[in-house]
Amino acid sequence: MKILLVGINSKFIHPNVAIRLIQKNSKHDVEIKEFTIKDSDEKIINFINESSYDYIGLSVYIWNVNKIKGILSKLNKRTFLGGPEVSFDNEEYLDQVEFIVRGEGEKSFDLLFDSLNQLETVPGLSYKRDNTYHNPMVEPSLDIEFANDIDFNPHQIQYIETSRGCPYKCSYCLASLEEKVRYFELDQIKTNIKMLIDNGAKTFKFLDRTFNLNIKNSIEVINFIIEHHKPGNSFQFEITGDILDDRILDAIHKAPKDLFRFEIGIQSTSDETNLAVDRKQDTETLFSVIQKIQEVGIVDLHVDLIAGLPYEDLNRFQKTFNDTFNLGVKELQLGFLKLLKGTKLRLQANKWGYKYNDAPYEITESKFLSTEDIQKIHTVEQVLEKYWNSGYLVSTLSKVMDNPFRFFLEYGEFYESKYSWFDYQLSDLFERLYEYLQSNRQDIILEYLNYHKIKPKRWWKAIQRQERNDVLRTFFEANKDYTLDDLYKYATVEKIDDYIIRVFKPNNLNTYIIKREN
Ligand code: B12
Ligand code: SF4
Repeated sequence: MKILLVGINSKFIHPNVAIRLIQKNSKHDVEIKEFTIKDSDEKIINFINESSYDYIGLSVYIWNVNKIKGILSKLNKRTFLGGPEVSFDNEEYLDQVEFIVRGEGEKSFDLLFDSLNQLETVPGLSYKRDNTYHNPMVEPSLDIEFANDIDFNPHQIQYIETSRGCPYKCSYCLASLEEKVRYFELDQIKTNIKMLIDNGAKTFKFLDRTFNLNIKNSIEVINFIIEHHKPGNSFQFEITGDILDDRILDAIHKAPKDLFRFEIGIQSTSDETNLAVDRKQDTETLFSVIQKIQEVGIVDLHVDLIAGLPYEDLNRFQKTFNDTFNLGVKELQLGFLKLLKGTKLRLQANKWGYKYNDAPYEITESKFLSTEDIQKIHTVEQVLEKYWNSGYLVSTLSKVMDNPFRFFLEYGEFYESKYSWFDYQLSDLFERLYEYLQSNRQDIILEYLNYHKIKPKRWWKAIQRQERNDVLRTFFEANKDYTLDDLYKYATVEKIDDYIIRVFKPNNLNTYIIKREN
């Protein structure tokens, strides 16, 4: 019997680890095939329908569930499903597919194809017989072999798991349902990482919910990476910041700059909010750990917030945002609460007045936020992404903001009243900020020029040719970094508050500010 497992990824760079692990851990004749959500339904349907597999298993996640719903009825093969999106409230699918593997898939899948005539013996298998739904949950185990080398592509993100499960219980998160933390065999993981590095993989992301939970394992993995990494590699971990042990920090601080990236969930700085979602967080300790990491400056930091949690009205969320923003972290991700199937918070939707849409189940309203409030936070998110996380205008913004949330909101509302976030050129972002500020013109132009590696389009008035040449000649006489020919060829001179000379010589870019005499 031939079985095909199908992953439909959110983007090409994200491979599906689940189908690889199921294949690796199965003795049956299993192949895998991946698409992305951008692929047309016809392409996926035709591939499946024209294939010669006996069974098709689809891997269902929040990013592909709507697509899969749309194609299921058009498939002419025996099908089954698995994945977090169909592990809870899955009865609606059981008229269209033969069965659904709930929860962890490796063992159940293998047993299923040993026991197709005895479905009741398969742990975690949902199916419908004589109009009755059978829906047992699987007991997680980790007696499986880790592998992500199947069909490996060095240009994708390499997902690695060293553990499964999370001891915490945050009520909005699926990991809260799997409190038992289980660890993979470390030697196997190391061999896998080494093979991937040696074959050109660059970006690695660990899927462990709290990588730093097991101090010994974390240090062992960190040291292994420091020893074996190659230039250009990057390793990302999800960390629970308030329990980050100093021994892990000491180990990681022996690494070269930016080899490691930590993703730290802050979600909210309000104790009342964290309590309401069963999130144990000592925000003070967490902030001091983040400050320590920032001071050393070796680990690249990314922090997450969730807008829409209980008790966070617009005002309180503004505080969470500003508290976090003021940590000065390079990347702040502002996410919106999603009421995931299976989570406690989804069951409490009425209690908190949550209204939400179909997948990805993002909230549109709550007791604490009106639809307009949520729209305002989306506006803040746009400015944050386009202006701050992009790195384009960090220096200018740092000079003009005292309340970052309010500034992002007010500027965002100005922007949206005149322009679109979806149809603009890069220069527009700079020009429009100046249009709003009516100040800091030189700062904005400097950031614009510094960002570019070749002469960009100018959105301000150019200096006269004669004046440009005079400035370059005077500059050349005082500074012999470049020949005069190179300056004429590669430099632009801009007359703002001062003269800005930006030299776009390949591999030798520089910017100079020359005071103007009034
Ligand atoms: C990688 C990842 C992504 C990647 C996408 C990956 C891809 N392939 O395209 C990115 C970063 C883009 C992403 C984005 C988002 N993600 Co995400 N993401 C993950 C992450 C970290 C890893 C998933 C994974 O591979 N795990 C390892 C595998 C082995 O475990 P598993 O997924 O549980 O699979 C097992 C079983 O489910 C089952 N199984 C899975 N498929 C199949 C198929 C068959 C046939 C069978 C039999 C069994 C089976 O067996 C597997 C092995 O035991 C998980 C968290 C985590 N650590 O798992 C979240 C997670 C999947 N994401 C989640 C969410 C909410 C999101 C976002 C909505 C977050 C947001 N921005 O708010 C976005 C949505 C993106 C979009 N475009 O809409 C939720 C998903 C809930 C759901 N119902 O799908 C998770 C679980 C995190 C959480 N909060 O709890 N995500
Ligand atoms: S949010 Fe993080 S700490 Fe909380 S349950 Fe999920 S994975 Fe665990």
